Amino acid sequence: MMKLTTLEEHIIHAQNKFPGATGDLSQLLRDIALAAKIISREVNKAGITNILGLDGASNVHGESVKKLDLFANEQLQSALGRSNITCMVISEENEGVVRLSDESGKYIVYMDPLDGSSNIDISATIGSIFSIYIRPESKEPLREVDALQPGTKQVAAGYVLYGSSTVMAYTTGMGVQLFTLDPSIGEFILSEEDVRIPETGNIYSTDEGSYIYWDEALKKYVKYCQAFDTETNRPYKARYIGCMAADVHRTLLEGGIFMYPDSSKYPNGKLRLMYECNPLSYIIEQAGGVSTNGSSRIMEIQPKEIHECTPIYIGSKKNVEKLEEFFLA
Ligand code: FBP
Repeated sequence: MMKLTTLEEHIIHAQNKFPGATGDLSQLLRDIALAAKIISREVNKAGITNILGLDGASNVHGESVKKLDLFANEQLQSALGRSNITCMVISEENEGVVRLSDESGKYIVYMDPLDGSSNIDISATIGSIFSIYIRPESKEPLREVDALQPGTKQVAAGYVLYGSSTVMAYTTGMGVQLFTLDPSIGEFILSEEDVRIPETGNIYSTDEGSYIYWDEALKKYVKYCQAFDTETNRPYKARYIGCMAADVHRTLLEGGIFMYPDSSKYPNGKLRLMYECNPLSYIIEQAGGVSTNGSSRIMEIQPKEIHECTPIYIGSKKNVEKLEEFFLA
């Protein structure tokens, strides 16, 4: 009989490796997992509970908000508000920062409550992404600038995928752990420990429909991926789910590269540095991969705004290095 390890047990086990640990970060991860279970239950029956479709509002990015975006936002924020551990939440669905727990909490949480919103109404894979920082030591009252920390300062990050199964991946800087939700017992069960990304992969993932907006270097790299060469296992396969968390999850397990470039359509890229690119970069780097904006490491970018965007090229070391050759050429 395979020994089952629950997320709960795994977190406690990891915490015991740090004698000084207070258990707060463990509680935070448990709270996020609880919200994920509730969101997963709602997603699985979305077609029959009137939670599909638009809410009518639009978010700080001018995007139309889906009902499930708001549901996921509420669930995650109420879960984070359960314990006095989180002082500030920054969500894709809230223009400003959300202050919690009379600001006494020591953690700052960034989140994309529902990633891949364009997939909701077609029942394709969607996700939730989170990134956790420690509030800087300061005598000053809590300020938005306290949340503007580079990705290298993350103490934990992860994502949940609501797809053929519900999976949760997270890191606290000790590798990447993967859990699968068993709805029959309501537990996330460890399904893969210390996940490593393949050093190279024959999959490239990007919205090729935006080809005309790209710069020449990227066009040449995608032509390279499509060229015939048995030695380098080309042409590569093109895969694009339209949910960053899902496309990066596939890249983590099978290798390759995911790209959302800057272009004449999106001069700074479309994806958000703090609650999409930094957390997924932390996961991929912890698994042995690479994540860049084309010239520098994503996690070393000093953020200026909580909702700022960045171009991103993330995945297997060899694939990202090859892309960088085209940028430098
Ligand atoms: P949301 O968080 O609003 O869903 O936006 C992000 C996202 O959906 C990513 O998950 C995905 O990679 C990308 O936008 C898809 O963008 P596009 O539709 O331009 O290809």
